[in-house]
Amino acid sequence: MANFFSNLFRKNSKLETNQLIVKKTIISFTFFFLFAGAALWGWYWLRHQPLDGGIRGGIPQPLRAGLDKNEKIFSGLLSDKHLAREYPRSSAVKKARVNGNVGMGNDFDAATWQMYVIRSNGDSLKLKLDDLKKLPKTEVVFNFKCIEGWSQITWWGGVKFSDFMKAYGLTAEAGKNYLGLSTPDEEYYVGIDMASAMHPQTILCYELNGAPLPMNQGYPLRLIIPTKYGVKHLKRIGTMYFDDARPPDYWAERGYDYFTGL
Ligand SMILES: Nc1nc2c(c(=O)[nH]1)N[C@H]1C(S)=C(S)[C@@H](COP(=O)(O)O)O[C@H]1N2
Ligand SMILES: [Mo]
Repeated sequence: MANFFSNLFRKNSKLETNQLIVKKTIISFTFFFLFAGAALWGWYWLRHQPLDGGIRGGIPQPLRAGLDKNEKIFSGLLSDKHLAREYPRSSAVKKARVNGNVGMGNDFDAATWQMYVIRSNGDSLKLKLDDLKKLPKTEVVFNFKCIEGWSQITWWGGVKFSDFMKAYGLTAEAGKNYLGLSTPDEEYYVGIDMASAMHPQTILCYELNGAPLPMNQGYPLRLIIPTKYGVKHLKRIGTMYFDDARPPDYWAERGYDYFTGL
């Protein structure tokens, strides 16, 4: 037996063929069990890590950390210089598809609508559509993409979000990490990283195809943010607020990526 193990440490050239086979076999099995053991231990460890508290129980935190890291990398790629492709108005569909009606209930009174803008110092602005229409108008024609797999070229008009922020002196607010939006009934809500909100193609939108927004597409005011998927284009803005922490996000809570950048 002692001989058996000491052969393991003897040079190959000093061993007979059958001793060499035994030595190599032992080494192979040892490595196999070490790796298999490490893999099983790693799996067991991962399964016993705390979850991230997602809506269906969540995923282990180490995996979430990996996802967050990916997101950091990709959100870093987005900048003012990255513009969504624009098209001539003539390319836009005449009848834009309607999709998603969370927070779009019938008990909404458009006549008394106001947008609440919650400022960092606690007080809030209450704005009417006419207030926003006084600001410079801008238009964007782009390929609107839904995560469900459809897309269409659509033409929208409104005020650039960044122009709005400037016009109302919302400088401290623009310095926060996130913009939060929700419908008047708070049923639908999104969070947008500030860089994307301030992007030159992001607009507070009140027109589709040169006419007022149809009710089911967000009248009086919606978000249009061409650098993101449809989920973030919240229809019927009720409240706007600003935060360094991530605002709650309807579809992120249901498993979609928070950033949903294009
Ligand atoms: N209030 C509200 N806004 C919403 C949704 C919704 O369900 N409720 N759905 C989103 C999704 S998934 C898409 S694709 C777009 C669709 O906008 P459209 O109806 O103008 O095509 O709106 C987004 N904004
Ligand atoms: Mo969507």
